[in-house]
Amino acid sequence: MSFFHIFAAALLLLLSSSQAHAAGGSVSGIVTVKGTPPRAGVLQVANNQDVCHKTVPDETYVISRNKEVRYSVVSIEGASGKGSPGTLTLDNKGCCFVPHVQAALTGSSVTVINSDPALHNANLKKDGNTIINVALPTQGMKITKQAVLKDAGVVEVKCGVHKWMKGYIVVFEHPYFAVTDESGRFTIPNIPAGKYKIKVWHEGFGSQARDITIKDGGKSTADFALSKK
Ligand SMILES: [Cu+2]
Repeated sequence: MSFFHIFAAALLLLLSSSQAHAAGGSVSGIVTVKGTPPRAGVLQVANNQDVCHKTVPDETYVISRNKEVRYSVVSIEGASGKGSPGTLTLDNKGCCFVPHVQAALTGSSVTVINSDPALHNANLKKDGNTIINVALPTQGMKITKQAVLKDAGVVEVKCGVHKWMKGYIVVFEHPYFAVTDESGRFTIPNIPAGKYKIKVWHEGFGSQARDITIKDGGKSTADFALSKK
């Protein structure tokens, strides 16, 4: 056996052993709407039309031509695992919260930004309890609240100055979640092998769940078709 053969055999062994120890599997899918999609609407601007104009887009139903639903939050129920809490950015831009929906691990921080030349007052509530209430009077203002997303659940975001402004932050105790993009796509990587429920939450369509099995090194698929109740 030449040196090359030994080297190739060692490399193969290394590759196969790393595959055998692959940490969990992934799941990806597409979230669509069943039947006729709700129409994309606009919200009337009541004050500050100088900055906000007369209407802003209603982002409750952001649905593509192929009926793919943006801003759906997909998660693996009953999964346990540690992740690193991060810092979410919540921008007040064009008199809307950007992004409209995001998801976070418990213990994460939130940086609230004001990109508008107008006063905004970001108010974050969970189960009726205020977790952030900050006034941002000037353009370019930035306030970070450390580790403020303490508990899992849906956090509602509103503005005390502009009634039409709303957004959501969905908080999880594990890192196995994702928010669908403009094509309704999501991927959740590195899920420990096991049998779970995979759940989708959408502010307008509500929740749906189904069974899923995750295998080490496996790539599962889970598509959802949402409808209004
Ligand atoms: Cu505002």
